[in-house]
Amino acid sequence: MPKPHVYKFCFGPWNISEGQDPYGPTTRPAQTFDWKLDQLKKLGFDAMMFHDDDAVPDIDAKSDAQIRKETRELKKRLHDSGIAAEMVAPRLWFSPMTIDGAYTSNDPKSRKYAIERSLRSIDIANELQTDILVLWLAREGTYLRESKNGRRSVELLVEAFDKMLAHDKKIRLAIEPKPNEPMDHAYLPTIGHALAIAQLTRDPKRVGCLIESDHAILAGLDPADEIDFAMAFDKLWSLHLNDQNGLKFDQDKPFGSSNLRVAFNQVRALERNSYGQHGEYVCFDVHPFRTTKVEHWLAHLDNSRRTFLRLVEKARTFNEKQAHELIADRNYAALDQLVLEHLMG
Ligand code: XUL
Ligand code: MN
Repeated sequence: MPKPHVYKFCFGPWNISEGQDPYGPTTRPAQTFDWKLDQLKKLGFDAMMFHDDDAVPDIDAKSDAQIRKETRELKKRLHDSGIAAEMVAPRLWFSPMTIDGAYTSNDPKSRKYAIERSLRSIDIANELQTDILVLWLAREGTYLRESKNGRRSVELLVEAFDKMLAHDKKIRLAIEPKPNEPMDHAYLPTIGHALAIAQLTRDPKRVGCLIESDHAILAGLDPADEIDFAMAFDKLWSLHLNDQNGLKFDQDKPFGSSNLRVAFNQVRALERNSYGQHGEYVCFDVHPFRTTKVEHWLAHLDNSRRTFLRLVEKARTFNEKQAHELIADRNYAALDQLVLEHLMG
């Protein structure tokens, strides 16, 4: 194992959510951004992640000058709090312009809107001093496959990425794949797809990925394998740890909540690849349960970090020597029990 290092932690304002789901309204009152920033600081997290409209609310109604002004004010607030901006992500799934997708919409006006909004997000990222633009390609897929041409969609995605890469010579695009939800099928469902499409762009070195545990599980994959795969390419630039109980809607449960062993293996993969040594953050894309009372509103974030840190200890104290001996002897039954007893011990 490489030399142990200290992890830095992060979450987004949307992770202090109010409890609405498709079947019912909020269960907690909305809070201001400043309150959320204070909570982040009190919990001892290091950075915040931002959708473009988390940084500049109502962004579509604002001029470039207004966006710049509000971003500068935000930067100052972050600076005064000692909190970094981890990334900026264009929210391309809310607007009436992106009903049928953003970069892959069948409507050229929608595609133009999506690209322009992405370029503005890059300007916000610059102002907030982060070089990471996260692209969760929420609506880049179909409800029915006959409605779009898959080959053309790949070309449109490359065209859009190329415009972003050309707009700013330093920006890095971190694609956050998810196989479904809201779409039936997404065009870039896995890390393999994200890293493959990078090769078609004008600067493959600046197109990498973000792994979310739940998204990998929804694709039927082990998130630890996705981590090893991305890090074999040096392309894991951000991380959304959470948990998911099988193939359902995206649950965003606290890290380790459903499957501690899958969580342990993610931490082991991060450790063996020295994730974080180039300044990458461990972000938790988790939500409070709908039942959560206001006084316990931050528990899912604090608990995710506690579980993560306990699993770092577990990874660092795992009996590697014994594990190697059992592997050499092909005694995987004993290896299985070694892992379980280590986690229970
Ligand atoms: C959606 C998701 C998003 C992205 C940021 O499933 O994970 O919150 O992480 O846009
Ligand atoms: Mn996410």
